[in-house]
Amino acid sequence: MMLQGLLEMMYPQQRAYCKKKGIKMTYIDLEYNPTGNDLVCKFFVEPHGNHSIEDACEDIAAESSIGTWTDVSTMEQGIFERLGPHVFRIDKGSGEVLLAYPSELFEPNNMPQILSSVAGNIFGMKAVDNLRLIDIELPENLVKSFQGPLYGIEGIRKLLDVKNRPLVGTIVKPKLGLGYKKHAEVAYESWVGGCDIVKDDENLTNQAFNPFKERIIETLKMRDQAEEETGEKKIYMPNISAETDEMVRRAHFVKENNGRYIMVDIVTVGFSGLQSIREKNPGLVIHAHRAMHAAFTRNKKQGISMLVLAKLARIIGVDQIHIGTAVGKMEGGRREVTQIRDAIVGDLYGLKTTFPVSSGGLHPGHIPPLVDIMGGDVIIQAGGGVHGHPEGTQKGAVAMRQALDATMQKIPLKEYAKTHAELNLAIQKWGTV
Ligand code: CAP
Ligand code: MG
Repeated sequence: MMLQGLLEMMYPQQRAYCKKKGIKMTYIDLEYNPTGNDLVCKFFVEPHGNHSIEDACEDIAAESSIGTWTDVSTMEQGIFERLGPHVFRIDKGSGEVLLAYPSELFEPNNMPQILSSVAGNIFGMKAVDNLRLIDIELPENLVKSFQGPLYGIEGIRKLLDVKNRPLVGTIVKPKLGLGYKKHAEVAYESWVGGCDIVKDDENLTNQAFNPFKERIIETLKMRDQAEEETGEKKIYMPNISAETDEMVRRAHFVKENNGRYIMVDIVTVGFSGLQSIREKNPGLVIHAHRAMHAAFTRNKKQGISMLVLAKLARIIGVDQIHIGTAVGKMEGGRREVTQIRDAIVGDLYGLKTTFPVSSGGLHPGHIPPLVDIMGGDVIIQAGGGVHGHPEGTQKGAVAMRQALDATMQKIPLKEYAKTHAELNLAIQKWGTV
């Protein structure tokens, strides 16, 4: 490697000589410092067999940018100089590698193309036994080529007129099977019990037993009634996930019926579908469900991290996204969840923030540790933890709100439960954390 590395330090004419001699140009340049024009990726690399990590990095750099498995006569010096990425950090201990890609490699406002480069063929190469895209930083010119969130945390808080507490939501359960009238009734019970938000489940869309249009009309009617009775703004998040043109039609239908939100299963609709719905969004808040993410985020040695998915979803322009709970039923520990939270609320070239959503296996007993981990800017969603309450949906929503009130007043739940029967029943059933 030293020889090749040295060869690369020579002047262009020697480089041409190397090329004529078929000496492979190296992408490894440990002296390189990324510029503001670079897209930087952090990978975990586990080389195959007795492959060195350097060899694996050469293959990853080539296959994710301009090269292929061997030198080709059609490669031109200028292409390599202009578009060749730089492997500028190799940590042999952790297997973590940093690559800087010139932004000219990528098409602005085209997430499919960006991912087909840095998260495409490389995962299947025989040169690696495992490969994971751990983190990604897009340069300003690429970030700003996308729309970013329309509302962000600030816009959502203004819309709901809820200044500084976490938002509480539920998912209508059972996931599937209720007719649209019953669906709307369950939503109403949840809202009047104290939920700010009611959402469709990730696999409820426009099935015969619960047609989309009827559900929207009936549930928004119930929302308006709940708003009147409680004096609070209430949110319904209908799932519009479908073929792209159909999603746009459904978004407009929600808008025409005075809806304020839409929900999209961002992985199953794909990045192209998500870009389309963001670009053609008729002014609605976009809630990103991440169903299917664990197919590639869960194995910590292979695939793509949830951190990457959340960052890219914010850049495309979702207003809220599920990021895990650290305490509920789904995998994803405290460190991972807070790292993702920091990434989607942090500064990114003036882009609006994306509201972190914690959901999955939660009940009122989880609220104190969850708020302790996530802070005040979090949307807490419980499906079973509301509709599984011993006295039903409305009392379940009351218990969730009571647990939040206790947490915001820093009163231990068991103490608060002495004077709040609904919370007491929830704690008796599911306990505290
Ligand atoms: C939660 C949920 C959500 C999960 C998604 C479900 O229901 O509706 O889809 O939270 O997980 O279907 O499991 P429960 P994540 O409250 O009854 O668990 O947020 O990790 O993507
Ligand atoms: Mg669900």
